[in-house]
Amino acid sequence: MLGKLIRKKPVSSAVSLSDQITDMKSRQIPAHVAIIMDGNGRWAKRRNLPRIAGHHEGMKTVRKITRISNDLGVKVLTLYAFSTENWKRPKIEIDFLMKLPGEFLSTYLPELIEQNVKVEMIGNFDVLPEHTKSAIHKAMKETANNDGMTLNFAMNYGSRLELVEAVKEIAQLAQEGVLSVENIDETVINSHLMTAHLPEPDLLIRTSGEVRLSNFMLWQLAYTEFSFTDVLWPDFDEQCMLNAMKEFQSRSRRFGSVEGENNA
Ligand code: V0D
Repeated sequence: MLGKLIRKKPVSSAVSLSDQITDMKSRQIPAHVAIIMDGNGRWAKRRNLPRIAGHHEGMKTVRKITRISNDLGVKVLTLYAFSTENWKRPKIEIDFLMKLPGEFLSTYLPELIEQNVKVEMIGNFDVLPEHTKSAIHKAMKETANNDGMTLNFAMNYGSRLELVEAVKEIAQLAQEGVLSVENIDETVINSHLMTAHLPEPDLLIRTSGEVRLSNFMLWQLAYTEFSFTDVLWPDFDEQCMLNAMKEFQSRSRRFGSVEGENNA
């Protein structure tokens, strides 16, 4: 009688995160995951909070997603933290944003080190405030010898500007006669991008329901699988990340070939 009322399993038939992770690791894990962390302002607005409260909450998501990505065996996690277009925002918001790297690192650098994570950055470093630069510098220096996951922040990054700079460098080499025009190929272009040392992203996630690239890694995303979700970045949790990974694993990656597909 009573036995029927006592459940042996929790009411929710949810599978634990660690069981899901174990299961996923038996299949292909994307080596490089890139994320456009959108929806922080909207998250705050819905709670009648200032936008900066959303940015601050978003930082906690960065911590969560870094940890689970590392647990899954992701090799590179690139997070789009600040775009070249973000300078158009109110100064007060920019000032707050520029304090986040320092706050994030003073709170979480010890655990990043413990997790063997290597902190890197792409984007134009030079124009960032001195205090932002020094916080990031310190983190890069202290994690330089870590050989676990690379946590790559795209800060003051814009893809078209990256391509303009690459074209200039290549043109310069051609002009100097170091490189002949006939020898310019995809490999040469790749080697002049800020991501030259990284594998191309296998999976791009954008949160908050926007379905565009916003000048993010235009060249590098040529063959990447895209996963869009309506979830706002501060609400994006471990389960959301696992769902995106599951979506990735369930798709056949064809690279334009016909392998396993009946293309018309
Ligand atoms: C705000 C959501 C961590 C997106 C996440 C200045 C918008 C929280 C960093 C960070 C931001 C950057 C570099 C680094 C360590 C941490 C960060 C910005 C914004 C842009 F080495 N969160 N975060 N940077 N937000």
